[in-house]
Amino acid sequence: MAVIVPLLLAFLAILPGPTATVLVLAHGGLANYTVGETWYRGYDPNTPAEEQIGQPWMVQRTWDTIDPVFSVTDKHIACNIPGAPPPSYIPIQAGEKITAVYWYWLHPVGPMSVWLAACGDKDCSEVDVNQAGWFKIWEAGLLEGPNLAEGVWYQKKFQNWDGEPGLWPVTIPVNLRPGLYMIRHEILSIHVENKPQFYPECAHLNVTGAGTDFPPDEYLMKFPGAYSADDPYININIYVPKDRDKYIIPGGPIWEGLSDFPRV
Ligand SMILES: *[C@@H]1O[C@H](CO)[C@@H](O)[C@H](O)[C@H]1NC(C)=O
Ligand SMILES: *[C@@H]1O[C@H](CO)[C@@H](O)[C@H](O)[C@H]1NC(C)=O
Ligand SMILES: [Cu+2]
Repeated sequence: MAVIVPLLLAFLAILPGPTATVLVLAHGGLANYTVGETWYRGYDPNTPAEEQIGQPWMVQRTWDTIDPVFSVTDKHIACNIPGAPPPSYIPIQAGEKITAVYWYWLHPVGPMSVWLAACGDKDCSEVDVNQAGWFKIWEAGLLEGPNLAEGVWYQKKFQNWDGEPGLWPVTIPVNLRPGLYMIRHEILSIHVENKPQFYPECAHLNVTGAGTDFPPDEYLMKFPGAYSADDPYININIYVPKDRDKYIIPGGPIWEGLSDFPRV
């Protein structure tokens, strides 16, 4: 990844319209994960693949470039390109937080979401990411107005201009039944009109705990499949009309996994 001075980045970030070719140097991705004090190293597209693929510490599916996936029907919308599986798992207890660590993040507009998919009886490396049943456990979009283009999105707050990485903490539903899972972080950037940019990265989790809960079928989505190119919140021009201040995050509702919570 090219090192660009923050001022230039800030300038690029506020350019509206079709600036995708200019921004190519400055996309980003999910570099590492933390659970508590423990760091788990992810795949790095700028480090030679042979130093990473198959390494016993690797917990993330591979992603060869920092470029986005543009099409909702591209199979790489599931777990990026090429999305080859890692040998290891991040151990985590249901109810614990996993924090995704990004390089600085450039784009300010669009929703962010986190998904899980159970690997069932299989090792997650044997699971087809396009056939897996993904359910959303977290999302954040527009936090405050005045409109879609100028409002403050979670994605904008997540940007970090002081040289520190961007941190994205998410709790694994406390009552989720234990097992092997894939986790999928997605940033959808919609600053270019009618040209959505998807930035997905996936890792493998070994979830422990005493949970018994699992989402019903209506929460389980496929990638591709969860999104439609006709969705007015995916194929969107945020600049017109100017006064729009409502955004519906695509992919259906979040599964909160609260159904087995002890009730008082
Ligand atoms: C991710 O971890 C690697 C290996 O420890 C480290 O070199 C890199 O700086 C980390 N990246 C971020 C954004 O923290
Ligand atoms: C998952 O964690 C459990 C409990 O620590 C362990 O017994 C099991 O071997 C782990 N599975 C994998 C595939 O790492
Ligand atoms: Cu980008």
